[in-house]
Amino acid sequence: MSKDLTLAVAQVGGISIDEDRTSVVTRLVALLREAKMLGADLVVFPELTLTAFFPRYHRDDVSDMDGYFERSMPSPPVQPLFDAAKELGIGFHLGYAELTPEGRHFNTAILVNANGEIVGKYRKIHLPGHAEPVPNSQFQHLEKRYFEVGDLGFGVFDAFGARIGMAICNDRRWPETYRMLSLQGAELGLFGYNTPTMNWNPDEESHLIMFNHLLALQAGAYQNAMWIAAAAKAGREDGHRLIGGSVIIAPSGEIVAKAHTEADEVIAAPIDLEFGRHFRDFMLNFAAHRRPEQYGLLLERTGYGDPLPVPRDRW
Ligand code: CDT
Repeated sequence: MSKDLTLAVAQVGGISIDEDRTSVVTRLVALLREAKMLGADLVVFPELTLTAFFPRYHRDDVSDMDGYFERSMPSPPVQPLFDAAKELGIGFHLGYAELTPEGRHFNTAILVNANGEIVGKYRKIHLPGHAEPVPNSQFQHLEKRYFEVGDLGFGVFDAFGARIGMAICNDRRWPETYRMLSLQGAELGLFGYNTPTMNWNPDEESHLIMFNHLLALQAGAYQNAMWIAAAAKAGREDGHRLIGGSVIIAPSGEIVAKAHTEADEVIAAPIDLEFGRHFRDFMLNFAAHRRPEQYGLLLERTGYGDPLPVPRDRW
């Protein structure tokens, strides 16, 4: 197998509610150095890497959460990460909460090259959960309260000798995400996530959370002939728990590296971009086999609905 780049995923263990950015960034720099020792060209950090996963908490006044957001990037406490990456000659992908100069709030990821320059940006489109707390629930997930739907579309960027797309956490559960990236030629998808070990269904079997996470990523990789790297913020945060399971997945859908803890942990794998070509040229040759004229419903309908009429006169 030839190697086009070495990709690392830096899983980040739990961040307590009172851990400051300086402490978190020190952990990230240590992970970056470890990735460099493994020969990595690019390191993928999780969604909302810099703080505890604050959307689990309800505040009446949403501006009370502004302390979790970055007003610039690199913000002063994050500058050491950019400096270390430049010194090491290594790129990274980082998820963070973005507060724009216009006062807009996004769940954002950036791609930074080995010179410390931001070369790609994505703002999360599929925001899970609710804008108002669910009554009588032990579990809250209030991303719709604290973030706007991303306004940059599903961007694909040429960097690191590859065509790279980004998506964030819940995006990975939607086939449209991968297809939007693969139709733009993405060879590699970078995803960060914070996935709680519980959700609103108290009766759901606990193993399903990890199974559904891996199922979505592996299917997305295979059906779109893409390499996928997914980085967890994992472990315990103030009595709450997030799954680990950070992975690198080949276009075959097979896992080539996987984290085995819920703590700070680096995994790495050599990436052969040509490996995806076999799938793109034959079984998943979009140009030869897709039928967009038959997919109109995908754009017309958002929710579940009734069956479309099938013309009986042609049976
Ligand atoms: N961060 C994020 O998008 N998490 C969602 C959780 C949904 S509610 C349990 C996810 O899809 O993993």
